[in-house]
Amino acid sequence: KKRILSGVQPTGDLHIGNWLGAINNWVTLQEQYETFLCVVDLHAITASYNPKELSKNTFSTAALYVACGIDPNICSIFVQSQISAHSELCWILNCMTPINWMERMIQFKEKSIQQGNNVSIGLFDYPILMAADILLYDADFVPVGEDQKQHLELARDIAQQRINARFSKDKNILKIPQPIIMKNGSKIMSLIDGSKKMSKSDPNEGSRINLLDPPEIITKKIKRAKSDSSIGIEFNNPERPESKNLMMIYSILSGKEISQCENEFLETGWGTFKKLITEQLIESLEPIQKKYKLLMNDPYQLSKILNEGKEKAEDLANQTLKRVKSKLGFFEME
Ligand code: AQP
Repeated sequence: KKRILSGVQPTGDLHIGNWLGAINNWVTLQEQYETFLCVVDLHAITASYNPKELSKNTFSTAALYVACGIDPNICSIFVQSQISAHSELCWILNCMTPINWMERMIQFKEKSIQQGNNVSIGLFDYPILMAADILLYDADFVPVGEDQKQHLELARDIAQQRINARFSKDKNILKIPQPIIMKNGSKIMSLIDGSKKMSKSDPNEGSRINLLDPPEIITKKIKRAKSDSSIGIEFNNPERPESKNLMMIYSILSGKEISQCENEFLETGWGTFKKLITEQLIESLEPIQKKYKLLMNDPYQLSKILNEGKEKAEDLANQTLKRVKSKLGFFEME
């Protein structure tokens, strides 16, 4: 089986963008691929964070993976900071990567504007840590949203040009990963601004639907979601990004093709459509919320899953790190 690796940061409540753009795709892929899923807590400290929340969020993010349908019997779920090879390979890759490659990273530019004068070196280094995450597991494929495509390209360039080409004449030291960009849900937008992606770090709670939002909150957020004065919900009108976004969400959740939705909602008013999508969201999130509660009531079971995942992941990660260190000329004990 080919291998995939992916992860989400435990930076707060997961939203439907993380679900539809990432976790839901892993659920589809897990049968076909050997799947490694990580809660990337080392990435989560690249922005200001609350140490009292980090561990709790890490655990609940892992619980949400399972609640959303990740099967721990066939996937390895683990916590990034539990495996020190991530930080160690990141350091080595730091020393191999030209700084001007990093200066092109769009996410850094965007996030550093948001963070004002509190920007850490860690935020700048985020894509290299991500490269280490991927390369440690010899991943064949990485399912990512549109927003992460540039980071994956960087990981490929570092592996190819800075490690394989420089330190090995014959066999590749690091496997070159390919992106899997799923057609649906690769970018879910904010509910209050259809030109911005839905994000955990958006200060406006009303911009996103969290996976654990109760029905009354979902109803309120959709009611307040930005709409426009046109009748009919459209998908392909660039002047109506909010309409497109809500139709995309509805289409994925209901399992109806976009073309079918376009026909169905040709003359539907916003009020009626908002009611429908609210009902759909509540219905789709209910089983996730139920399963999440069960898992959180039995922390022993989830800890066991994370321990097993760690063992499997650590083994692989250490093998890769050893290979890299040896090829790069580090001292080895006899
Ligand atoms: N709006 C989105 N639409 C589709 N996919 C999304 N992802 C995130 N937002 C959307 C996908 O979720 C995965 C993990 O994201 P992350 O938590 O590691 O970081 P992020 O991309 O920076 O997500 P957020 O929600 O915007 O978090 P913050 O605000 O903490 O930075 C990735 O596969 C991503 O593509």
